[in-house]
Amino acid sequence: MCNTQIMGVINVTPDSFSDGGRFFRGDRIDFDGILRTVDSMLVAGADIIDVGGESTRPGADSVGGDQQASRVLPVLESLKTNFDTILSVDTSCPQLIREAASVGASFINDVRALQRPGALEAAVEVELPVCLTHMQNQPKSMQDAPFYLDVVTEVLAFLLERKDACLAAGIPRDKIYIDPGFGFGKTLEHNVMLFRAIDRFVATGFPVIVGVSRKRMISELLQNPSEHRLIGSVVLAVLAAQRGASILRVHDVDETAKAIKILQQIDF
Ligand code: 9MG
Repeated sequence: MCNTQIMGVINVTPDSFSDGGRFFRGDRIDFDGILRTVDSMLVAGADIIDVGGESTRPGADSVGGDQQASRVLPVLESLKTNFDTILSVDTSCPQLIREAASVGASFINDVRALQRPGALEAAVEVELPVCLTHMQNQPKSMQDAPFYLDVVTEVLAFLLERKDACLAAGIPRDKIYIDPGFGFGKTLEHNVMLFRAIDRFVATGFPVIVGVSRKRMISELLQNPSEHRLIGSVVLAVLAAQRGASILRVHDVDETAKAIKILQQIDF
């Protein structure tokens, strides 16, 4: 029986690839819009809400910890006050890991796999579960010329090495999640090879997070740059769940949750 969980995405950024600026009015955060969106995500079946203040779309500049904190912390506080759900902080910054934990975040989603100086120590300190994601290079240049001799073996080896670093630092085994990092320094061919190998990531015994929602690989697969990416996102979410993904990170919670509900009744 597939019991995949759904992580709904809240980007408090002016420039994310599919929803940048959605939660800003001018330069102010639209708290009402965020509360309404999270409410509908939870009603639709989201299990976790992931809040980030830095876009990691290809070409994005990195955003300093203070600026991320000014976007993310008030949102986490407001969500904590209004909802009883698991809140995840999407950051690589040690200070924000600590501050987010202190206002109620209970999951760390770090697309840089706790490699920034001090990030691993901060994660150990706050004693929260962590998601380790693979990324080749940084968002600014990661899609310039991604290169691997064997993408699946290299991504898997990286994640296992980061997992070892976490274990050695004192993060318990049952608090470690891994994520192949679709679209993070990967061509379409790399993404497809990784997707076909999700079972190899699952076979490590660590829960696997898959984030393909609205990503470029969908319009590349459909050979249409202006393609609306909803259908492709939902199809890939179902395929990832079938292959054993534990958490799907998605923008379109309602549509994904319905598709997973059908999958659970047909394919068990
Ligand atoms: C923040 N973020 C953007 N894409 C992501 C992905 O594929 N996985 C995870 N864990 N986080 C992501």
